[in-house]
Amino acid sequence: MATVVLGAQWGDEGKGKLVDILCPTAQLCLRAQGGDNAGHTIVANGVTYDFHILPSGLTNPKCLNLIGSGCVVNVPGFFKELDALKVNGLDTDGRIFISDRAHIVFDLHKKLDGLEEVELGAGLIGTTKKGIGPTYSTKMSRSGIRISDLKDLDDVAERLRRMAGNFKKRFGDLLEYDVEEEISRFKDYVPRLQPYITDIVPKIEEAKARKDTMLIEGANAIMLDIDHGTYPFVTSSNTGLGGVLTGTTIGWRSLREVIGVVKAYTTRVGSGPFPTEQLNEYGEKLQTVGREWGVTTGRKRRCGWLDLVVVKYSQAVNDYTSLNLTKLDILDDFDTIKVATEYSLNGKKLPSFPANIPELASVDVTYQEFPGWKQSIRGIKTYEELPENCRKYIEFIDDFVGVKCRWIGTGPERESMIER
Ligand code: 2SA
Ligand code: GDP
Ligand code: MG
Repeated sequence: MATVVLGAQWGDEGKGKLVDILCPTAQLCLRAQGGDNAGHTIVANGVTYDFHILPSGLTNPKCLNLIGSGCVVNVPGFFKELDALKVNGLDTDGRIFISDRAHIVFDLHKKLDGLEEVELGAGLIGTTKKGIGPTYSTKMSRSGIRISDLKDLDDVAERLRRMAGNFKKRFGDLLEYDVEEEISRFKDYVPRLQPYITDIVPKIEEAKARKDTMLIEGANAIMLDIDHGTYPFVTSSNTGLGGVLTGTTIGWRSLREVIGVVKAYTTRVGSGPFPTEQLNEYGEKLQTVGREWGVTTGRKRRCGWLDLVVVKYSQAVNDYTSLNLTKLDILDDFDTIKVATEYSLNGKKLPSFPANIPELASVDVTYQEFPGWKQSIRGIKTYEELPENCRKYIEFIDDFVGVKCRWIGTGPERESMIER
């Protein structure tokens, strides 16, 4: 059976930490979509790990990890991350495999990511410049190159030359890219990559036959979903439950739990409307106290109050069985905490989260105010020990979204999590 961990806002809710906590009970941990744009920080046994393309299940020495068919893989980045884990003493041998159906992110895609952002000018997406959008674009236009294609490097070279040639026609000299150099680097990577390549379909079938517990780690979050997010200010994959089914082959029958991870306030990296953003002392306080910096790019994350219109929409799309409320401790020192409960446009209440971006950028937000608890909740282990005002905040979220906050994060460490 499978437990799915998904981001319920704009990402960086703390999915990696929950995956790390759940993985001792799992035999298989999978990434279904995205690439090394994602960044998951885990603090375990006093060591801080940053995962990008690698699944966070690698922190459990007994857990097998798969990078699914819906992912896009930067090969040098994959090795770099593995090497960093080895330095931290994590033995990954025989525990990490990449689907042979996953697409490869070439340097070409990274260069294109930068050029496309420049082309957008003030309307830029604010991508991580990891080549994610261009790789999913070549995948969808059926000119992409998959891991399994590396069996014939001559063919890969020819196709990459054609791909580069086509983009040269579009960008001219702005595209500074040496296709031959990239091809020659891949000659070295291919033998190194062999032990990591697998067909995930039989691997997952075997896991199901053994009745293994599977854990799926979402990357990015529903508001960055290519179909359900704030398009075009999104990433280029399905970050919601749909992407879990298309990016792996776990099958709907295996779904047991879908946990939505909700930060106790909201953050967003990159451009796009953010109705509860606080461009004031509150936003700054959330950013500093919450240490809201991107794990992949080091960018400051934009910060604002918890937006329950977003979380309710997210629930409608992903149908969570429970929520993990994270970073509640960051609110310890606020006198008043606000929560968005409604959007209206031109004085008229909106029934749900709007699709139209100019409309989203113009909504008026209705907030509910809560008195802060003004004490540290770090290290509290049971729900009952939480201050009353803190419990009121949690229970309001439970009731508003209609799903229980079963897990409550009170600090970055593995131990700082209450299970209710
Ligand atoms: P991309 O690079 O094409 O996926 O960017 C498209 C949008 O998706 C956003 N995005 C993210 N948002 C939050 N966290 C992400 N991962 C890193 C982290 C971000 C970082 O964990 O901190 O380090 O900057 C992530 N990855 C993509 C991105 O900001 C664009 O809005
Ligand atoms: P992910 O992309 O959803 O896995 O989240 P990130 O790792 O990008 O960002 C979440 C950050 O918050 C990380 O630095 C975590 O260590 C940290 N974190 C997670 N849960 C908590 C929590 O409950 N309290 C605090 N203070 N930090 C947390
Ligand atoms: Mg992150």
